[in-house]
Amino acid sequence: MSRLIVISNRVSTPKPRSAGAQGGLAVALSAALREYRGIWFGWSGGKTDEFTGQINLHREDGVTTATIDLEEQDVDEYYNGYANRTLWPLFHYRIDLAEYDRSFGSGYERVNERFAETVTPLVEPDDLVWVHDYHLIPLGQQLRQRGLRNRIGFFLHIPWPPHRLMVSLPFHQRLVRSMLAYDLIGFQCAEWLESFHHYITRELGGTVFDDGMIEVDGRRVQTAAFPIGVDVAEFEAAMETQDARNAFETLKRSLEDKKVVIGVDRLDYSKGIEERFLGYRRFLEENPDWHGKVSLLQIAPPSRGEVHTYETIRDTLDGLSGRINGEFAHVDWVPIRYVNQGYPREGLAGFYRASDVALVTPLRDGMNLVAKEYVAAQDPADPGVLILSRFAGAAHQLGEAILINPYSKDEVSDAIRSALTMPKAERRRRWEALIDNVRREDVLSWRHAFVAALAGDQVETPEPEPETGEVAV
Ligand code: ADQ
Repeated sequence: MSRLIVISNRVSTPKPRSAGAQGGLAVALSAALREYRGIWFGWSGGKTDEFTGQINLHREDGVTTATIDLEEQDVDEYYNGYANRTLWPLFHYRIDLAEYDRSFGSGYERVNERFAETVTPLVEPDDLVWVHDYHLIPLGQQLRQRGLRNRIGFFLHIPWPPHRLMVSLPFHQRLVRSMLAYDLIGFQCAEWLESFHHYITRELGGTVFDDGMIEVDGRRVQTAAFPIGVDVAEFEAAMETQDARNAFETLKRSLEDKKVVIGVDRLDYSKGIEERFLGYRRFLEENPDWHGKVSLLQIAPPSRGEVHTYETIRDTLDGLSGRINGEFAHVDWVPIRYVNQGYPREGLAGFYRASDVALVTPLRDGMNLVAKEYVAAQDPADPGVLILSRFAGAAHQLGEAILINPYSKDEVSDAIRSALTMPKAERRRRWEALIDNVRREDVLSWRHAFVAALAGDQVETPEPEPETGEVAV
């Protein structure tokens, strides 16, 4: 079996009982890397005065990690700049928030070159190379320029924007053409794949074949959707721990007999937390009979603190949760519990299980693993209800959730009411369909499918998708 070289912006040393929020990518890859020999390469998260290309090797829990430190300017321009102020908002359809700065673009290219320079000597001829996410789009081309002939694949964890938005990026052609150096490009769902195909045909004059192969100027690249999932077995094991039981009991006890609606997100404008609060407020306005009987628990640890828009969203949510609580609270009831901290997975599992409803309402999301974790954590005999944004990649698979438009306060409000009053038989019917998908399309099948396709095995074309157009409330 070939070794696997995984390259991503950040490398997370496997931490079975990690405290605090780990990104979705970290959670998924630490599970995948346990099985493969090989190396996980990326930025350590640390800074150095002068980049030397020195690699820190570390081996733990069957995974070898190789990390480098970056200069302050690299971090500002590549990570805080081009990745998080330019590509992240643009790829989440927020061209109003995207910032274009020449120094961001050159910092991005410089760091991709630095990654390529440092990782190339670690790659052996038969290795499969798997590059992750928007931080490293041009890395494949950089690796080819350094002589790598290996099979190299790229997986995008976030959405691919529609063609008309993509062209607002200066030098967009240069960025997309660099992707032709890969052998395989994977997306989370058919929608992002389709947007990429539109770009290829309309902007680059390329051809898209029925099996997902694209051809541009004589160069062929396989493309496909590979929906990422969660490690269900690991999540079920987390559910069995004392910490999970303690979290479950703590939440249940503190709520007495009230119902709980839970939201768990990194604090990010793409997650639609502000719109969720407004939808919940609409629910409180329209349903006075529920006052004192339900609480929204929103867990949202801050992320990307050095980017200004993230300070703004934090201020907005602090103010809004305070106003809603001020407006509706009684001496013995607070409608929103807003918590700005991360929790270990066991704790989260217990909170999910203790919650009657999950509100997962991103305005745009590549996939969204919280939706799947919530499903995996439910009691089969008495499961909770998932309310899910139709704009999350996960909506393509989880059609039995209550699917809503997160921009509509009315839809959010109606969905909360439907979820809180849903008869047990319907909750079970929906949950059984959801858990079936969460188990079938888990992180293992995602990894197997991508690596098999990268190794050159047959790629399956995506299955037809369930209709997600109507609100099922
Ligand atoms: P993220 O944007 O980080 O990931 P998501 O898929 O929801 O979003 O993953 C978040 C992960 O962080 C989950 O595993 C969750 O449990 C964890 N997490 C969130 N809040 C937490 C908290 N308060 N405490 C502890 N853990 C917390 C990106 C894309 C997604 C895509 C993933 C994986 O934006 O669309 O699903 O990558 O590809």
